[in-house]
Amino acid sequence: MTPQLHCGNFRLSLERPLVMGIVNVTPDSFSDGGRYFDAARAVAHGRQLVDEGADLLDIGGESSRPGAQSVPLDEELRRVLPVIEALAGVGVPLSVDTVKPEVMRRAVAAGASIINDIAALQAPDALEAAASSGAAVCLMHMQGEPRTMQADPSYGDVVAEVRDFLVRRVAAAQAAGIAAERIVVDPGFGFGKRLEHNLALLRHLGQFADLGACVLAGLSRKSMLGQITGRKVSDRDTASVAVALLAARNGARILRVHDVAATQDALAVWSAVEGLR
Ligand code: PT1
Repeated sequence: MTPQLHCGNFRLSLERPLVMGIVNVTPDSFSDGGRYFDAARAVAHGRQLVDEGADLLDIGGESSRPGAQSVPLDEELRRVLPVIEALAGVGVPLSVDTVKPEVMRRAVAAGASIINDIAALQAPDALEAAASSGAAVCLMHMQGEPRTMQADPSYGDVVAEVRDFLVRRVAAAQAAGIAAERIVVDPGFGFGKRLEHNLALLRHLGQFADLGACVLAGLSRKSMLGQITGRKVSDRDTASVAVALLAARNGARILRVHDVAATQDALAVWSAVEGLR
């Protein structure tokens, strides 16, 4: 039997890599249309990503880029809930990108079936919120917190340390009642890591394949690609497709990306060469 990811009522085959499209619900500084406009824009973007072939959507109302500030609970709920409600019938599982247990509960009630937590359910009550929701979870490694994480990242052996952390968080999730088929792990590219750390994790991604959970990789448009190519964030889509393919080759089974169409094309070529479909 081929492995599957269970999220809500969805069963996703992990035989070939899945593409998770990124939907940011953050205020548009170039418009004064207000909250309704921000939500409508995010919903339209989510629908477009599904048309491009997204297998899942990741909806987030709090940026976790280096230097980002946290968003108050009420504001995060106001951003993500209308978008999740509007996209709930779109036909692919919805993930909510949050570290807050209350957002997890409310988002799953609104139609989300994956909880994507960059803090790996370490907040008080987060394990319980996730377990009682029945959703799948993505457990990610981060050193520090977004506001300050890139100040001075340091590791002895980055691959071993990130792996050990994820082993412990998978055990905690299972102890809380979350079944292995509902657990995804993520080394957290760019989260308290220098270029050398990100490259080591990518090179040795295969070492994360035996944690009993499928591996998600989020590299799209990140600064490590700027360091490699010298390009600004708006010109990193080619590098993003290349690195997504390398992550897939090294064992990633979910690719979190902005450019869904291009990533699906690259995966179609790879799958054809591998004889996968
Ligand atoms: C990720 C991820 C995420 N990334 C998961 N969720 C972001 N599971 C948000 C940079 O270096 O990789 N996995 N949710 C976005 N975060 C960043 C981090 C964006 C670093 C940009 C950078 O430029």
